[in-house]
Amino acid sequence: MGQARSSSSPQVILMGLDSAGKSTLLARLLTGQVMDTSPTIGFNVGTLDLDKNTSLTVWDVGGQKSMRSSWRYYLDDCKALVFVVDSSDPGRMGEAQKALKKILSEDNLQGVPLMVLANKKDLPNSMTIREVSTHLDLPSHTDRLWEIQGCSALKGLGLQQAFVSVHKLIRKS
Ligand code: G3D
Repeated sequence: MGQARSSSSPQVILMGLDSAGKSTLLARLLTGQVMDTSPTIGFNVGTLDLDKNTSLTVWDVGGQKSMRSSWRYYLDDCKALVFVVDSSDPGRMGEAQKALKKILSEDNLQGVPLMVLANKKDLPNSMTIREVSTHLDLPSHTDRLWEIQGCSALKGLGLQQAFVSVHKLIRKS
């Protein structure tokens, strides 16, 4: 929390509504463990090594409404946006769609690639990738590279692959 931003690896920003699973995901990525999470009050950051030459600096900038106004400050160096959504919560898809649309309308995010992580795929009631994609209106984003992948932050499933894909999106953009 509160560490200086590293310039040596591309900055990736993790966003999403509260309870989407961002803290769990970051903790899992960085340590391979699940830590007890509490609603994010500061910004958690860590460097994820994909291989010996490739790393990403991943920022969890919080999801609570009170934090959303400070997202903008972190966007300047952002090379990719990772938007985490709770795929088991259809009741909040509309809210997630609006939050995503709002953040993507920021000037300094124009052309920045987007990875949507449909989290909580371990839950039996989770929506399919296609359903999540439709709810979030992803096909309308023709002005940037985007991708959607399923994952379970809790079980650690799909995370490494997702961030390898994020790195590929950054290279392509
Ligand atoms: P946030 O940082 O986006 O606000 P958290 O979200 O990481 O705090 O996660 C919110 C809740 O969802 C936590 O449960 C956490 O354990 C759970 N969660 C996160 N990822 C997954 C997942 O992949 N699968 C399942 N089943 N649960 C997940 P609690 O009970 O602590 O609120």
